[in-house]
Amino acid sequence: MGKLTLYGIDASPPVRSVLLTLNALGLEFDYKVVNLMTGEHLRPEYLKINPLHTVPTLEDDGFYINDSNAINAYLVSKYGKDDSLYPKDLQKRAIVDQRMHYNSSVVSSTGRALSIPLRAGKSEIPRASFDALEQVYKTLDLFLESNDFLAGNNLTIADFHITAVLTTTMLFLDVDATKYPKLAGWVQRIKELPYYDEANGSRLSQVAAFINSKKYTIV
Ligand SMILES: N[C@@H](CCC(=O)N[C@@H](CS)C(=O)NCC(=O)O)C(=O)O
Repeated sequence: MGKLTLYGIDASPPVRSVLLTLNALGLEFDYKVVNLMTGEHLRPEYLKINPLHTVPTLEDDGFYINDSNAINAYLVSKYGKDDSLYPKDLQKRAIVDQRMHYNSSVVSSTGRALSIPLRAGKSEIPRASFDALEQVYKTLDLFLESNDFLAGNNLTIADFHITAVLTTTMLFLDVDATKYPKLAGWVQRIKELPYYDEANGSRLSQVAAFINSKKYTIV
């Protein structure tokens, strides 16, 4: 097996989605922190391995791959004992891919819209951003209507991507179990995974401290 190195920072949801996958697969890896706050991602050494200057980047024995979606699919395909986290069956995989694209295009940007004003030093967050988040929770609840996990009855990497984002958005707006019972049940199931705390839960403290330190109003 090649030597794996993950470049990232705990505050980043896509990085935590890769940490979930690495832990679920029981893989050993080095973790190199790329501090976005001090601009480490813009240094020439990092731009050489990721010209898009984003985290995460994975190195597998001299092979570099960027983007959490591509990384997680690669890790399961290469190192998974079976394909359950990213099924080879084309129809099952299509559902996983659809959830991942929904995460990239909608869930992630909805989450980002909440934190951007705070990172820009503002103390107001538009109500529309919270309304968009409610819509996301509603859609996810629908995905879970007759399944335990977001892409069917098995845990997949789609669950990891959405876990990483949702545990951040929940710092702004918790999942109300009376409105979204299926989603609340899923959050609970995810938190019970044996590696959840190591890969995601314990890594939220910095983000939580940042959000909780801001006295923002919804306008
Ligand atoms: N689609 C990418 C998104 C990666 C991304 O935007 N990461 C953010 C942190 S959450 C980042 O590195 N931002 C720094 C930059 O864009 O310069 C993925 O899933 O890896």
